[in-house]
Amino acid sequence: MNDAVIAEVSGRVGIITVNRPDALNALTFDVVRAISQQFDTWRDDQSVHGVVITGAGDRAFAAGADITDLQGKRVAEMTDTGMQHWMTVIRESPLPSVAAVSGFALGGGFELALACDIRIATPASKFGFPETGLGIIPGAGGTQLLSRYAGISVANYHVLTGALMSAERAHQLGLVSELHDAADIRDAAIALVQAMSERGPLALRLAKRAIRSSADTSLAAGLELELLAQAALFGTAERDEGLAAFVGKRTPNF
Ligand code: CO8
Repeated sequence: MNDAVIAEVSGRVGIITVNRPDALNALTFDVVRAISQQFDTWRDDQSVHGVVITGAGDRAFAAGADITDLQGKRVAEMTDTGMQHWMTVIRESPLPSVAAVSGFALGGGFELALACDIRIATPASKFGFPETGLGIIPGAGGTQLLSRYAGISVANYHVLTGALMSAERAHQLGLVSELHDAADIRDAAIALVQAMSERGPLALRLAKRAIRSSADTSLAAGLELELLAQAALFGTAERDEGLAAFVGKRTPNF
């Protein structure tokens, strides 16, 4: 962890803040590596049940990969870059994650938000992929995730033109789940993770895996995975507690 990434815990919620406001929270490779390592650290920490990622200040969640960092890299480094891997660690973490976006989420910043399970944003936020204007492409999952989450036409439009997407449009497309004022966005993200953390932890993990598999399996294979995940949950104390709490008209204690 370095000063550019702040990790805190509030209740059961881990909060990661990209802390480079003077550079609109541009993401160096070290920053993304540190975020992914923090997810790994918290993965085994029983006290943290989910993660919020946000950016310092209200001008940017993150305005992309740090372009000065990219200037020093050529084919060899980019062939072996860990960027996609670190984003995948975040996306595939058993911990549910919420990106709280206030301001620009561009390039690698949009990709970081897409690596989270849920995105919430302020109405003034802007999303986009400016990379083709720099002679490069989104390279940390952007071409693959935007087309899967919002459709190939949407990905073509934003990647090939660099056009910014308003928060309202992102909300319409389902990329953003909730809109909140800047003053409330951090608390709203914490509340979402806190609410998830009160649900069955194994159910959350298996639901994440089942939903994720829908992006690259056949319907039959995905349904099979869902069936087996559900059957596995029926052998758990968590399921016993969840169903008993409903019948007993009380709050479950997972
Ligand atoms: N990298 C480095 N510095 C940045 C970045 C960035 N991405 N974005 C902003 N900054 C810096 C600016 O240089 C400026 O610094 P300084 O004050 O020292 O001059 C400061 O932040 C404030 O920025 P601006 O003065 O430009 O603020 P504006 O409000 O005028 O403009 C914009 C805001 C429109 C967001 C503008 O800053 C901008 O266009 N930024 C670049 C956006 C961009 O192109 N992002 C994509 C980067 S490439 C990328 O993300 C590739 C990801 C894939 C990599 C995966 C590898 C495997």
